[in-house]
Amino acid sequence: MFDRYSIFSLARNALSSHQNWPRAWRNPAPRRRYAAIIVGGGGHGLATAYYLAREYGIRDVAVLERGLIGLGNSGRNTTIVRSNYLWDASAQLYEHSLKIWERLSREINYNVMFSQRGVLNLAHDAHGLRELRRRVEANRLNGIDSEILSTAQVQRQVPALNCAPDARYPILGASFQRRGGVARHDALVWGLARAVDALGIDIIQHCEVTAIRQAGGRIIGVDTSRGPIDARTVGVAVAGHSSVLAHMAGFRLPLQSHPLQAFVSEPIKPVLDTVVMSNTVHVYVSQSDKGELVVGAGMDGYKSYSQRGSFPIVEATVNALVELFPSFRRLKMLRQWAGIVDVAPDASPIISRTPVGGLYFNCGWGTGGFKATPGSGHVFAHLLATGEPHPLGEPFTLDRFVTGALVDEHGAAAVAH
Ligand code: FAD
Ligand code: PYC
Repeated sequence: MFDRYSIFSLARNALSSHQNWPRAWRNPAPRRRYAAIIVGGGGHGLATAYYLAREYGIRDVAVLERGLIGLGNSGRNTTIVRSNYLWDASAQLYEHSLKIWERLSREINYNVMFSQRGVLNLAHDAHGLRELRRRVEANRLNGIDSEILSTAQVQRQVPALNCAPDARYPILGASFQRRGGVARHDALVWGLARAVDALGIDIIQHCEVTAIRQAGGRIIGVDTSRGPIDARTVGVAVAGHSSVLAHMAGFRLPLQSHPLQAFVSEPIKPVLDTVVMSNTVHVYVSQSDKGELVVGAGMDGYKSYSQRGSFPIVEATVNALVELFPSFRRLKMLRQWAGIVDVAPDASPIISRTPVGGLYFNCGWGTGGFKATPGSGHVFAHLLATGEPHPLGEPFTLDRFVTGALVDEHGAAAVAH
């Protein structure tokens, strides 16, 4: 029920063109010098800044964002959160993040709408089922909740799914992580921004880093569209633009940038209360609180910095969706968009020192970094604050591309690469 005050307040704010809305975070001008700079105002950059201040007391920090915070992949993803990765190193890193998700709304006093509705990964052939079983067993050894569901259990969980034995892609079973789910991506960004700002860190939007200044093999600052800024520690978290920033610093990263698309349908009544993913059929879907189906697909195969994506992916994805959910056939799709994802050869992230002293990169999260946002920020903040990798981040340094100790997570990536 609304009381009189809230009705007036609602009307005043609705009619004021946002004039009366208090700012959720400040809009400071950049200073000439900071102890540390974070480049990239997506979730990873903001989470890093948050933990730098909260855990290490480092508050003389600026987050530099070339556009508006959250308008990169952090605001373009399909919000799936899970930790069911195959290898110990990744399972532990993503589980670290999932545990933070479970307390994050309380921690930052902002509802990030984390909904643990479970994530299903479907198997359509014997090989796929074997792979899922292997991953489920590996997850359990790492203390991660993960189970195999039979076809009948899958059907009970998702009545709208076509589990008929004569389906084009028959469902032989699925893995299920009940603690997985979805969150509200813009709430994550806004909540982190508010928390970061309250800790005294400057979030500077419309401030593009255009050059990385170095002296004697170490970083001394960056040039930006709003002037030069000095700092002896710089952390870069720019996702699809990581190679561009590395080029500015004079080295190359083992990354490729590809468009990754998603769509939402017109809103419908509640029909799907879990996340369904199929790597074989190349589609995944969940239903948002507004009722829209949020649908995603495999990556576009070509390298590009255009946030658009190509039509063949739209066509293949919608076909796949209808194969799995025949009753969605008559739905209209409302919006389509793409983000630029930075993919490493082993489909695992890079959280690392670089050849330039004081310059650190957090990248390579590719198609799967939303779920990792708080954990990644926590681990990256440790690296920036101490100069040493966090124990959970150690397997993810650039060294692995020299030693060969790759962490191949293509099978768990959920999105076909
Ligand atoms: P971003 O949010 O992209 O932030 C980087 C920021 O850096 C941007 O705001 C950009 O403007 C800024 N920047 C770039 N260059 C500069 C510069 N020179 N100067 C200053 N700022 C700069 N992951 C999941 O776990 N689950 C999912 O369901 C999922 N679905 C996805 C669906 C789609 C369609 C896409 C595109 C991605 C999906 N992902 C998913 C991946 C996930 O979105 C990303 O891994 C994650 O959001 C990356 O966050 P970030 O903060 O590193 O990057
Ligand atoms: O990593 O779980 C994931 C994911 C789902 C959709 C895109 N990425």
